[in-house]
Amino acid sequence: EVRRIQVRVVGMTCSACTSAVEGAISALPGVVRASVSLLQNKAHVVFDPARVKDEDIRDVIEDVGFEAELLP
Ligand code: 9UX
Repeated sequence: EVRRIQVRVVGMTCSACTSAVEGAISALPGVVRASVSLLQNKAHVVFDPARVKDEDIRDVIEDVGFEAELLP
């Protein structure tokens, strides 16, 4: 069973930013897929909720240096 979430990511200005965010999310255990849109300021993440929590995904985005907000 996987969960899909969207996260608002504030402050990305170039495609290296989106790559950094994608890489950091993808490195978390339990993440199946991560894609980040620069134009939409949004990350789509598919993950196994038994292995990683949505708060962990938000936190790793903030660790890379961007403001992140889990979307409903
Ligand atoms: Mo992007 Mo660079 O917005 O240091 S500017 S990675």
